[in-house]
Amino acid sequence: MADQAFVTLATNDSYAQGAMVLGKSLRNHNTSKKMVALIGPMVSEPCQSVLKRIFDEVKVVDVLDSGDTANLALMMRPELGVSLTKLHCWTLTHYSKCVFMDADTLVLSNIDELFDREELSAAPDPGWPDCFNSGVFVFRPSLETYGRLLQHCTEHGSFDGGDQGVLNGFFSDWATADISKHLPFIYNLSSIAIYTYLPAFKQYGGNAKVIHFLGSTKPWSCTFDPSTKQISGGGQEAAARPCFLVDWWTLYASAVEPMLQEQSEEQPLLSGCVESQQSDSVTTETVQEESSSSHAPLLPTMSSEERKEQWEQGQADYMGLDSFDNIKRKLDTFLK
Ligand SMILES: *[C@@H]1O[C@H](CO)[C@@H](O)[C@H](O)[C@H]1NC(C)=O
Ligand SMILES: *[C@@H]1O[C@H](CO)[C@@H](O)[C@H](O)[C@H]1NC(C)=O
Ligand SMILES: *[C@@H]1O[C@H](CO)[C@@H](O)[C@H](O)[C@H]1NC(C)=O
Ligand SMILES: [Mn+2]
Repeated sequence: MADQAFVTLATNDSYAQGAMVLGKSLRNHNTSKKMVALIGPMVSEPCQSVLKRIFDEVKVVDVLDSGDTANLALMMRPELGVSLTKLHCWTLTHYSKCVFMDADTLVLSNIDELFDREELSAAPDPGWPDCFNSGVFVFRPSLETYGRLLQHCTEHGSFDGGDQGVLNGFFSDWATADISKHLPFIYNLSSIAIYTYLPAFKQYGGNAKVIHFLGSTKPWSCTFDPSTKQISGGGQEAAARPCFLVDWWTLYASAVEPMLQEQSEEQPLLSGCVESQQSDSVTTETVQEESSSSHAPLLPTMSSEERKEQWEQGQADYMGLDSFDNIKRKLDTFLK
């Protein structure tokens, strides 16, 4: 099936790491489909190299620079930058059918059977089940559809400010027209839903096929100790649902991190994945030090601005990145 592909999108190095783990999880479950990563121009060279080793095709998408209708749409709706980038998946017309997956998803079994479905198939959004969740969907690349989507975007914008609003606005008969386009919830099992409806998870969760790490805490914003399999640094949200985070991290540590390390040795002069850290505060620098010794993600995934915000809200990661030891080490470097 050379003309069918899984497609994901990474706009920066943090999401690129998610895409790498997703790609590895699809490969590990022996997908027979092609795999495509759309990336933004911000993704560093070393990360692009690793993505090229995992995916069949890596395509840089720069909406700002495209000089076409997408660029025009963006000028009229500047708030829709990332969403418009996602719509580019409809331009992959060398494939007849594709399945889009967010970079914050993880595959737990072979899901090639999704290609039996038609455009636009997706799972219901648990928050508003008459809308579909745009984290996993089946579509048919077509320049005509792409053009109509952009036109819809410029005329109507997005009712939620993101791609999910655009797509639900455009494919507005999804809820009522054809039940075969409703993917079972196991294709978009939110790690949060597991704990909000535990009895359902016990009944059906063994069939989970895709985990979608929704919400602001992404797997790559936690740290992981491979010997104890302890996750830290994700706040309460992560502490409440560690099981699939451990799956994500186990795959990251065994299959992705070694590739990133190799790549950073080959391309030491480029500021890349591993070195691409600004360090303008105590907290980001502790991330750097941590990453050399244990399994913190190779790049800080929260911006220093975001971490500062968390500090100021009293949400320091006392056991992990912001531990006393790390802060003391940092202060020691000033005293030296
Ligand atoms: C990376 O991109 C995602 C999605 O576009 C965005 O939400 C996130 O804030 C970005 N992260 C960084 C560190 O820039
Ligand atoms: C994938 O294929 C390999 C080689 O054919 C096989 O050993 C492995 O068990 C398969 N993995 C899964 C998850 O089916
Ligand atoms: C997946 O589930 C999450 C929450 O559990 C929801 O917000 C999202 O819209 C869903 N996505 C799809 C494609 O159903
Ligand atoms: Mn997502």
